[in-house]
Order: sequence, then C-alpha cells, then structure tokens
Amino acid sequence: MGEDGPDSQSASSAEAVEALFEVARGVRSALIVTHDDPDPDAIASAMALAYLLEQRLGLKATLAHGGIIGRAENKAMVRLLSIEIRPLYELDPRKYDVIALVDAQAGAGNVGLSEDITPTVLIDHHSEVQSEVEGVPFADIRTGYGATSTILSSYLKAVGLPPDPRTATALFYGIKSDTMGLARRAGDADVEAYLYLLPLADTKILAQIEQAQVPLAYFRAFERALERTFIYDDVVICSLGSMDWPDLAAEMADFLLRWEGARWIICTGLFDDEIVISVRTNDLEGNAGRVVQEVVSGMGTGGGHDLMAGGRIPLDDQSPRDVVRELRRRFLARLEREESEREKLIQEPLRANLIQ
Ligand SMILES: [Mn+2]
Repeated sequence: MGEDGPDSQSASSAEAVEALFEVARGVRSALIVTHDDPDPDAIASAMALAYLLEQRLGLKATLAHGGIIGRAENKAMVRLLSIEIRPLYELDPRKYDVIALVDAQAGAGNVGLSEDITPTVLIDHHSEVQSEVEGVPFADIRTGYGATSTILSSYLKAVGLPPDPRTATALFYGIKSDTMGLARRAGDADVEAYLYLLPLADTKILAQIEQAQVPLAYFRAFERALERTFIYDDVVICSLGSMDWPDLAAEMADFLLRWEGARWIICTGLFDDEIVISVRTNDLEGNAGRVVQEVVSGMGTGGGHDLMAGGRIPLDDQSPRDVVRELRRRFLARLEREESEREKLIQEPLRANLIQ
C-alpha cells in the first residue's frame, strides 16, 4: 500500500481494516508495540488500534514500548488519559498471537523487539525501511500522511466506530504534535482527521497535557544546550552531553530550530550508553531521514521524514566524545559546511549582560 498516493490511500481505509481484521480475527491476544521513547503519535496510534481491536473483535490488546517516556507532555498524556502502556522488557512478545508495530519499522533501529520477531501488523507513516514490509501479513505504510494517528482515525471512521473521548483526545494530540498543528507535513487526510476528532476530544485535558509541568532538569538542559551550541553558517550543532531522558535531544532540536538563522539542527546527547541524535531542518528539499541514514551508516541506526529524523549510536567501547566528534565531522561533510566556520551560537557569556 506504500506506493499509492494519499487519495487512493484514504479511499482504501475500509479495505485496509478488512485486511487487518483478516489477520487478527479469531486470535486471543495482541501486543501493540511503538517505537522506543514513544511520542504522542505513537502512543495514540497504539491506543486507537487497541480500541479498534477490542471494540470490533473483542480482542484484548497490550500496549508496550522500548525505551522510556521522558518528555513531560508525554508523561502527562499517559497519566491524564489513563493509558496503560508497559515497558517491552517486562513482557514476552512470543506469548502474543498478534504483534503490531505502530508509527515505526524495526529496520529503523528504534524498536525494542528482537530481530527474529516479524510483526504481524505494521502501520506507519515513516519512509519505508529496507525490505521491512516483506513477510508482514498486514502492512499499511502511508508516507504522505503527517501522523500515524491519521491512519488510525481513518480506520475508525471507515468502520463507523467513533473514538471515545480518551482515544479521540490522544489521536487529536498525536496529529497535532506530529504535524506541529497541521503546519508540518500535513496533508488533506490529516486535516480531515483533525477536524473529525476535534469535537470528540477533551480540550481541557489536552490543555493540561500541553502545559504539563516540567522538572528542573528541563531548564538545566536549556542552559547546557545554549552553552554547547555551535553554528557553521546555517547548520546548528548542539551536543547536550548526558541527558536525563532520551527525547531531550528532540526537544532541544525543536527549540533550536526556532532560531531565524537555522537551516539544519543536529542535536546529540548521551543516554544509556547510546548517543541519541535528533535532526531537524526547515529545508523542504532537505530529506533529513536520508541524511541521517547516510551519516550514521556503519556507526548505528537512523531514519525519519523529510524535515525531522533521528538516530542512535551504541557506544560499545568508544568514548562519547569521539562518537560525537565523528558525527559532527560526517554531518558537516554531508551538508557541505566547513568545520572552520564554527562559531558559538551565543557569543557573549550569558552573564555578561547582567547588571551587577
Ligand atoms: Mn509519527
């Protein structure tokens, strides 16, 4: 289904659900797995798939993720919407009849499932990774969509099953955050799903999620990010050092992309013996996903979309500093910027302007 244009994709949702039910009908248990350190789109998609399978097939689904839920908004989402999602290491995936992967493909290197497990169901909007779809009984990859939540919303709509307020709120937030309020990569299908979900979502809870309180470590990360951000013309490189949670790299990358001089943001940080990479660009021709895949080749894994991407490099015996330095060298070479152009983003020491 990945080759079709967005229009034929949306028309095919009813058929897609039929094919999905073919795979899931008559089984007892399903495990729905997101990518590691799941974002709202991943969590919402898992939740909506569970809702669909439970409501229509009476199937009990368990939600699981690798990594951790670190971002304050994502923690608030799970708490305020009472979403039961468990760490993958607590479960044995082999005990489930159906294994579904949402908002992710194992080949991107950000899925905690062991390599010998082929998912039964794959629903995603990231660029297709290698021959990931081969051997998967049900795969629906719609790269033209801004969010996997949009695909799930179209499934619910196609079978005439409106989401309950929790699921609607999650899906709405999934689309809103993955598309930056329909401003990033959003197509007609995303707009349609967004408007379909809006009256069904609990906007009070949504506001509480988006304004979630953050720990002090969040502000510390900002200070460190600004202190350790260098620019090479319009390429901005930030090395955060040790991070309190892995998606801090993405949070800081989003934040730095707001700088008016930025074209590319590359943010790295250390978490759990891995260098986590988050990349953003506002260059519509940038193809961030491919850039990251090329840069990390031979070092680790990565992938993503046109404007945003990410990757992971296991340290093994290397020092974090060496890995970060090599990544910087490769990114600059790939983006054709010179190391010698290096300047600090904020030249003056932060305290220099304070009145004593
Ligand atoms: Mn997504």
